[in-house]
Amino acid sequence: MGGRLSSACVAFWGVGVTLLALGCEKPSDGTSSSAASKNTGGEKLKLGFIVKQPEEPWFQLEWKFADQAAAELGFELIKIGAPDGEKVLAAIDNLASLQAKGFVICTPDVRLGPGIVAAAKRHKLKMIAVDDQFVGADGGFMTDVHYLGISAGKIGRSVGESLLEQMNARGWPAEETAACVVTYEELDTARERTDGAAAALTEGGFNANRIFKAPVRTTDIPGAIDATNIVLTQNGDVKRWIVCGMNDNAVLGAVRAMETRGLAADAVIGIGINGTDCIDEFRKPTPTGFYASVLLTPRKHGYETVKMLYDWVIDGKEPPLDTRTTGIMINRENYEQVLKEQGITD
Ligand code: FCA
Repeated sequence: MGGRLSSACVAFWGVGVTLLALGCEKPSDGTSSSAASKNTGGEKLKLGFIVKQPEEPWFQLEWKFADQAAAELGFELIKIGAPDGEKVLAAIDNLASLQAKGFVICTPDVRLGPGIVAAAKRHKLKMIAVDDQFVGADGGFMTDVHYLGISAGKIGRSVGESLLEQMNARGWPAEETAACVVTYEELDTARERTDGAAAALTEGGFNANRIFKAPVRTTDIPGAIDATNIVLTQNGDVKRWIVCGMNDNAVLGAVRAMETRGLAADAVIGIGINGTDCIDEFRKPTPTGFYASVLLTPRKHGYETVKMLYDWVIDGKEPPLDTRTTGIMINRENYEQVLKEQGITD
């Protein structure tokens, strides 16, 4: 897993968001409400939000929107970064000792699912998985665990279709072009995205023999740089690349690796997913090979998930078991407007 925090108790500030790591409690700005006190014996309700990679802008935005829900609904949100299994279990124990009533989690490893469910049950905590769906001992999705995630295959397909469109619009010859697919197949939502993109490429006529996978060991920019360098070394004759991956960081890493070999915006078309981790890239005065991204809906993943949890704890209203979200393609031309419309920037 990419995000590593050196200590279990780290204060982290980014995009105006405060990370409350293990044991480092700080009240949110939310005001107390009678609703939030209804099922908590008069105490202000506490809910947790655990994420695997707190340094990633995507997760900072989920937290930012979850904070908005806390302020509006009047509960206290406890945000915890947990990049490995040990920290996840410590986080759940910590939430229980703080008398929280539930938590939303993007787990660092989907195979921790059964252990997380057991810990939540032991402490009588309600739980919603976000982004990364738990996998059970049999290798199948734990469909009895409430989950909100993206329509990964469809979003991946839209990336593949847009890559082909852009390649054709630029008149790039098929024999000079190859596709670099930055993969992380251990994670289902990641594999479904990159499989979707590759399927759209081949169905659109792209030669399957010219699609090269770059499997990452860590899901951060350095991990994608390392993986892409191997593909580039093995395919030194390729003049132009189209690039996709599980998220913005995967594609950003590939674009950086290509730049160091002199492959810039005229030779690279990269399309990411998240739309939140590429904002600085779009703000650069000169276009790079990172052409576009599918902007997901961090408000739904942050605000809606904790709101569902809140309604469940306070009113016993069980959320749907499986909720899927979509995205909007953004690029240098439209990102400012779309981000504003989505409430992501002011
Ligand atoms: C996964 C990825 C994140 C984001 C999220 C929706 O958790 O790691 O970057 O794409 O799915």
